[in-house]
Amino acid sequence: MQNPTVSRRTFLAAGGATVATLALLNNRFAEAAPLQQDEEVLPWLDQPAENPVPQVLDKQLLWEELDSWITPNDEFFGVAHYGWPEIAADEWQLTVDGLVDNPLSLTLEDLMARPSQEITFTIECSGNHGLPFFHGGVGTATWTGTPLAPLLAEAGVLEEGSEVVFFGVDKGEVVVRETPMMQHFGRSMALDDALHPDNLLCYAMNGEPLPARNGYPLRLIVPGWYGVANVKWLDRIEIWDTRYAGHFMARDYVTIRQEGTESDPRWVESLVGRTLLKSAPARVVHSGDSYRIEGAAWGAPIRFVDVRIDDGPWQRAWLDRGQRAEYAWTFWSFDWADPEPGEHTITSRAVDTSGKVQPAPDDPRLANKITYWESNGQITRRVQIG
Ligand SMILES: Nc1nc2c(c(=O)[nH]1)N[C@H]1C(S)=C(S)[C@@H](COP(=O)(O)O)O[C@H]1N2
Ligand SMILES: [Mo]
Repeated sequence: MQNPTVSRRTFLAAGGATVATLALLNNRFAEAAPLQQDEEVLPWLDQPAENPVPQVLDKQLLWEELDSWITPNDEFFGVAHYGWPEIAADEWQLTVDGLVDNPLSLTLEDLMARPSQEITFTIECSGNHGLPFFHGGVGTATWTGTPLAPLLAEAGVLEEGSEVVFFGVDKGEVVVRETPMMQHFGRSMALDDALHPDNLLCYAMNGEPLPARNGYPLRLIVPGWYGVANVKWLDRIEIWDTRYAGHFMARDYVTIRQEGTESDPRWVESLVGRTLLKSAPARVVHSGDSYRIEGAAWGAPIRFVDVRIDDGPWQRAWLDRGQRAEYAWTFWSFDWADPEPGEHTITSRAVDTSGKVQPAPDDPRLANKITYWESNGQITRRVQIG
C-alpha cells in the first residue's frame, strides 16, 4: 500500500497509480476527509465579521470545518427575509391557480404520493461573499420532491400564461411609492424556465423531512439558480400573463453596475437569477511537513481549478472525481510543497467547461458593481505557516 501522505501529484506524475490506489487517494478527499489523526487545520488569519443580522441569516458554512461533500442539515446555512415560519402540515395546502384550466389544491400527502425525484444541488445565496460578515452562504444537499412540470401540466396552463409566480407563507411590509403593504415572499420564473425537468417541489433534504428553517413543508428547488429563487414555505403557485415585479424579484436582488464610458455612463440593472461560476479555498490541512489546500468550486460545470500562492503562478489543483454531480460543488485539493514560514495568501480560480474563468475582483464586471449580489470574484485567504 502506498504511503497515504504521498501527494497525488507526485504519485500520478510517477505514473504508477493503479485504479485501486487512485480510488483510495480520491476517496480520502471524497470522504472529504474527516481529518486523519495526525492532521490539523490551520485557521485562516482573515475571518468574517460578526453577523449583525442573525434574524435574517441564522447559520453559515464554516469553511475550516468543511469535511463532507453533502452539508449536514443542522449545519446548512439559512436565510429568511420575513422571519422563520413554523408550519403544521395539516394546516397547510399548496394551491396552483391563475391562468389554468384546472386549479389544484394539494396536501403534503398528495404531493408525496406523486412520483418522486432527487437532485444534489449546491445552493448559494447570491449575497455570499458580498458582505464582510457573509462568507458561508453556500451548502450542498440532496433534495427530494416531485417534479414541478407534470403538476403544471395537470393544472393546464392556458395559452396566455407566461409567468409562474411562487409565494411563501412568510410575509412582511414593503413600501412602494410611499404605500406600505404586506406582501408574501415571492419570486417568479418564465414558464419555460419553470418547466425545466430538474425543478422540484421539494419535501425532503438529505433523506429527512425538510427542516423548518429550510422550508418545511415544501420548497421550490430550481437547480442552477441562486438561493433566492428557491422559494421556501411555498403554498401558492400562480400563473400570470404579465411579469411579476415583487420586492425580491424586481427591487431587491437586483444587481446594479456602471458600464459605458466616463462621459456617457450607463447604469445597468439586472435581476439575480442563474448561478455564476465560483470557487473558494476551504482550508489548509497540515501534518508534519506536508500541507494540503482544499477547496470547492461550483455555479457552473467545472473544467479545472487553479491555485495561486502569494504572487506566484497559477497552479492546477486536483479535482475530486469521486463525488460530483451536475449541480453540485466539486471539491479540489492542492499539495503545497515546502511553504516558507510566515504569512501567505491563497487564491483560487475556477474555469468552467466552456472556458469561462472566475473573474478577479478587479474585473470591471465586479469592480463596477455597486450592489453585493452575484459576488463571484476570486477569493483570497491568508494563512500563517510556522
Ligand atoms: N419563503 C422564502 N423563501 C426563501 C427566502 C425567504 O426569505 N422566504 N430566502 C431565499 C434566499 S435569499 C435564500 S439564499 C435561500 C436560502 O435557502 P436556505 O435557507 O435553505 O439555505 O432561500 C430562499 N427562499
Ligand atoms: Mo439569498
